[in-house]
Amino acid sequence: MTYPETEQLQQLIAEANHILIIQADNPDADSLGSALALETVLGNLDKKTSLYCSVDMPTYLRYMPGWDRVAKDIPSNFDLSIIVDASTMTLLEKFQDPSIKGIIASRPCVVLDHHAITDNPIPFTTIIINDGSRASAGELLYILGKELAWPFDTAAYEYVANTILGDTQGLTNELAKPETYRIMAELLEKGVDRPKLEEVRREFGKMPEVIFRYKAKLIERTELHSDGRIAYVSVPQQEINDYSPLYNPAPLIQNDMLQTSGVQVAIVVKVYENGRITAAIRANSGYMVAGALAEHFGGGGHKYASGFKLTNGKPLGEVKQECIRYATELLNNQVAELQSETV
Ligand SMILES: [Mn+2]
Repeated sequence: MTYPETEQLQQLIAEANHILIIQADNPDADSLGSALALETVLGNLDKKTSLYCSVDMPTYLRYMPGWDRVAKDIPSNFDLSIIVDASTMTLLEKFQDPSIKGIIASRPCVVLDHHAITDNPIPFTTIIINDGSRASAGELLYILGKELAWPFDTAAYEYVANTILGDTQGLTNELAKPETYRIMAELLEKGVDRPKLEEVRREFGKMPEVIFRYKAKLIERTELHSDGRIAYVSVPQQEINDYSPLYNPAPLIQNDMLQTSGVQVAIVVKVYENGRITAAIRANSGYMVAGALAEHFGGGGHKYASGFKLTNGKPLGEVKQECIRYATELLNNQVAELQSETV
């Protein structure tokens, strides 16, 4: 077995009748795909399953059939919970509520994740399998399933492929290891039709005209800081109300930011009326500062993709200034490190 906890995981699943699958507050293709793959496999094992996420599935993820089974409430009668693609309490805000925390903590709780760096870990887990060398939580699930002979079907394999394609941005970023390609090849052999997956996702990713025009506004408002290395834009509550339900502003604009010459880091901040601020951070290849920048604000993520949220009522001006200051520092440090390495 690749992981020492694998047999215990098998045991916990064998003993459970109703398994709650939990996604963190920032669902992405890996989060949803892992949850649905696990749901499929556990269903094939004749387990009852429930899917939980505290937030609505973003529209851009709804290309994965079954997204609408993810509910915002926690059933009372589950006997095992499995958290996928997250190992930090920071991204499980509802678990701060003592009654919800009590329900989850009173039964076995498993974490299946691939975020090597973990801040603010979940205090009540029974087992944690967190392998930072995996491209996606779905890839980890696939490995575990292979070793435990879980009954994957084509749908489950497709979900796993979607988790890998999501987190590796179509096998293009550093998360895609040789092993990832081998696993993708296995998935194709098992019947996954990659062109079909791409087509389905592209169709769902299409934007309404109003979003196309909104994108122009975001581009217009984007600020470039630190000699054009940092692209920054903020989205106020009114625009969150008007546009977020149709298309998430961050993915709408962030790729274009990163495709602008000289830009190394792209930051999209959402500002809510109640003082809450959330940030989505993406970095270009070679500028591995996204995770560290998010951690500075109590968030987390990967080298090239991360996020944080603040609920301490800090004014946007201060957050922005600190964000740009610290991003600049991280970028400068990285350049200095690279130079010293080559000496
Ligand atoms: Mn992931």
